[in-house]
Amino acid sequence: MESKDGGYLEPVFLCTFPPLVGDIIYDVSWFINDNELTWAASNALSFSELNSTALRPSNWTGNYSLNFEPEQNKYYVMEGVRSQIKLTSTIPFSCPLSLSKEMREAFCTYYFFVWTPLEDSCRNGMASNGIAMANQPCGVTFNFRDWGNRSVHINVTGYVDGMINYNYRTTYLHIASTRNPMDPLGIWDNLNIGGIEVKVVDRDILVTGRQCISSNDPHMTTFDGLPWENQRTGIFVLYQHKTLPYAVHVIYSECVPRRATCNCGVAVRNGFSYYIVRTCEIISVQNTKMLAVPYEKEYLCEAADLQIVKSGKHYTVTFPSGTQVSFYISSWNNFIGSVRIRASVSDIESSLGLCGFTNGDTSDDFIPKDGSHPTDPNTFALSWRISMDSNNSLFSMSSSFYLGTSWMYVFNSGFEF
Ligand SMILES: [Ca+2]
Ligand SMILES: [Ca+2]
Repeated sequence: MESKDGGYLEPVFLCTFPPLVGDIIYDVSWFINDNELTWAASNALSFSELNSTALRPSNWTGNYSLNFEPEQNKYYVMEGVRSQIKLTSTIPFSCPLSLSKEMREAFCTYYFFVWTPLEDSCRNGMASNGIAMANQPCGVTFNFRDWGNRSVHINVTGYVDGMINYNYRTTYLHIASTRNPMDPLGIWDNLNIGGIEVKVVDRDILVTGRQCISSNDPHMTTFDGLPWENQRTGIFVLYQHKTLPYAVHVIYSECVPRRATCNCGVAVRNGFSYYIVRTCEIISVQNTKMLAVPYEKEYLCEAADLQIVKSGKHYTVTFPSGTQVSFYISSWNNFIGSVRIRASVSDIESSLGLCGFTNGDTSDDFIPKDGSHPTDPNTFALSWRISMDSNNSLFSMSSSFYLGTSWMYVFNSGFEF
């Protein structure tokens, strides 16, 4: 309805009913939460005067606040799975009368912050406690017509904490505003609604024991537990995620001439962030040259892209999904003793590379690069080897991820394992 000064469309409450028979005069009283708003009452009116007795925002703003209706007061959100929380405004939003219909759609928008008491800030991805919000910035915007049967959504994801949680982890979502510029009536100012309960349901239990191993020389184990041998030389994709920009490359080079190769490089990548450790200088089938001192290189676009922990010669690198890479440098020969990757729930039916396709079934682990059906171990292993002149290696001299090395990639004899 038009505001009294004619400047705005404002939401009002109005008594509407068919006229009663007889010579009747009417009294109109208004209540909010059982409290009478005596100042908004009207007395001794004829039926035709009832239209002027609306309860207007000016009658209650400052004393009472509005609310949103979530579809439910309690939500269950799975770790690593995006869910939607639906919010509905039960009253219309206000807007200047002077705006055209199109301009009202474009400009009369209402923004509300969404926050949880445990978070100091809203973060993207899955790197926060409890739940992560995909809405960026962290909030919801209602457009002029988003009320009644039109709802808005908050997207939340259960954070994968890499632990099997026996209890649900509970978070409360709050919705707040300071003031909304398109609302001169102050209806939506200083809103603070708490208490949408979000319970995070564990899924880590689904990946218990799923660990991919590349242990010298290298004896391999896929995520699903299939053991196999890969005594080959070169740079290999040990792990790659189908949809997330995650990859782990490893270098294998001779450690027992013509008999065995060992890990001597690990590169972990999330998008444009990476962490690389390398201990061999020249990759070879019979004459590996080790670096006198192992080399590491770290570049993080965002601190949360990779969590890197070093303890002596042991290294742990964790992706935001909870997938964790660990390895150590052997004290006696400087090779990397083993590389282990612990799967997270995000890897289920989404892992590629030498770690295999993880779904709890070993029969389909050997999915080759550019293939969708399992193959023999030989074809599988070679498909995930990165060619020497490729730019795709995270160790490559020409790779934009790694520049300025004199490392070489040499097959001394042309002999290949
Ligand atoms: Ca968990
Ligand atoms: Ca499998």
